[in-house]
Amino acid sequence: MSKIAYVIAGSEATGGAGLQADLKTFERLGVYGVGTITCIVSFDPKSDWGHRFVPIAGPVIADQIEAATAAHDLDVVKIGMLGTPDTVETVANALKKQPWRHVVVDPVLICKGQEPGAALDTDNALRSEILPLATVITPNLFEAQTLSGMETLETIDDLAEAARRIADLGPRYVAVKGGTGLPGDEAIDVFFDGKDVTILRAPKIGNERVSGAGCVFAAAITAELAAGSSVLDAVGAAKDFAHAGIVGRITTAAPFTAVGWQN
Ligand code: PXL
Repeated sequence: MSKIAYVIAGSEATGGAGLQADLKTFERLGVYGVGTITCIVSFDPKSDWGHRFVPIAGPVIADQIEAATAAHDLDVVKIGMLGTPDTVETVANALKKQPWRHVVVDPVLICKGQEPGAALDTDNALRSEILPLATVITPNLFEAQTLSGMETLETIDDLAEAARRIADLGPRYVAVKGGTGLPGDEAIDVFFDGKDVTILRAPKIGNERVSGAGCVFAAAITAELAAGSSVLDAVGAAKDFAHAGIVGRITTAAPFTAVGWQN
């Protein structure tokens, strides 16, 4: 039987992030990918590549999840961008209909096209409805700050403390991504398994953030878990995979590079 990984996330029309990046990651890691779309993000080249954001209607998301879960025996799912409180509720209700071995949450908190008030409601809904269902969560520095309520995250100890606080919100395993945000020449992630903290390191590749790197990291964890890895092994392999995707990043006409593999 082939290994199957499932993702519930937004479409990002340039192909660098979101569902497109997730499914490419699954494919490259040798698992069969199944995807459900929650929203459509189309950057606007006429307006400084700002986010245009269109949510998919709740019943249409529920239909997709019904089709995917009825067709396949799914037990590992990644949750990417949800985008509205209504979508959060739809996805949370659907997830509760069956047991999951792992729910990997990439807590994509804000999208520039969203009106700030709505973004705050979405953050609160994610925190109260999705985090209790998560087994693994992969916040970046900004998301870790928001979810932990800590004002500054500047050191490895700060990241570890944020990871502990986020674990109190539900997820058993927390990987806080330091990315380019911590000083020094290493991209440092802090992994907390409810008891021990493990520090993961890789050389930084420049100081620019690369679009889709976070999506690919969480998707690679999901693929590795679907293939049977332990969570710590999955996170380590995902860091190597995301690193390779950043090394192979592609330039586009947009003012950011996107994770990619030049082969
Ligand atoms: O990289 C975060 C992200 C996730 N999902 C979608 C996005 C983005 C960033 O643009 O558009 C759909």
